[in-house]
Amino acid sequence: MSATDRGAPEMSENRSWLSIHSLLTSEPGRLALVGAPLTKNSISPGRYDLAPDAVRAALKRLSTYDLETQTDLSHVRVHDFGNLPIAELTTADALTPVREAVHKASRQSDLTIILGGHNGLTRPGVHGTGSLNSTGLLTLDAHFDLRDTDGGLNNGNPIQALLEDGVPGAHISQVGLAPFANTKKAHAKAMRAGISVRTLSECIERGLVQVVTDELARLAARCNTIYVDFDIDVIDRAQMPSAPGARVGGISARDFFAASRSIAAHPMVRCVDLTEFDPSMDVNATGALTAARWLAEILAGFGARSA
Ligand SMILES: [Mn+2]
Repeated sequence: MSATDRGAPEMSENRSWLSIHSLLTSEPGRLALVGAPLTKNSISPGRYDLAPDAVRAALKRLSTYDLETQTDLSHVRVHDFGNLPIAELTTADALTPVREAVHKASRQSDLTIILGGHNGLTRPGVHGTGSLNSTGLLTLDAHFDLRDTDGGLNNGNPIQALLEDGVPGAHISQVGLAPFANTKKAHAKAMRAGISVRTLSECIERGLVQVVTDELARLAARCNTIYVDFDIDVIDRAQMPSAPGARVGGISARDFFAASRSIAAHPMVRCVDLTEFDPSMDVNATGALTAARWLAEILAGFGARSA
């Protein structure tokens, strides 16, 4: 026997399965989704432009129900703005369309979710979220992304570009930085700028959720809004082979998911991005399912906000 709470006949699970994908809508609401297929100027060329649609497709494989926490997302709706026409644009030229789209989505919603695209997105995303001197930035990333900007903007220098734009270093927390994946010069830049630097080992020893909780509290005391960049290459390469920058010995997918939910529950987090997933490198849909689960965790975390 099967019936819904209202007593209406319920369709067999063999015929229909409510997925996260079915939550996407064209109606405005508290959650917004912006596809940002930025792919030009990547340090290692890839097909990041394929990622937004690959993630949407993988959402069809995720149920709206999390049995572990008895979280039911079936009543959540996400306003999907579709993909921005930026796949052919340089990282520099993508500033205006991404900034404006994020700004528009943020005016209508409490949380804007940007599906990248490579990490060059984070600069325009921060620009669209709030004022540069009062927006805190938390990154989960194996890398500083503090490369010099003299050769132009790419996915290796969005944080450097933001410092040059005027974001105070003390308003930036970088979590998950991996050994032998960053230069001494970048580390020195981060320390000089006053960025909070949290290494991969620290995240594993103290626990990623604890580290991001502490960093969110630090940013919340200094800023009035928070932007979070999830560079998916912070995950261990064996679990995330389709992030070109991922290294062996990285964060586990499980810890990444738990931290994502915790972050999305923070009331000051107004925008999150997911970057550096390259579907052309995917293995058995590992990356697509990981990115899709990230989105599910963001929705679950947002739903746990008390405000
Ligand atoms: Mn990065």
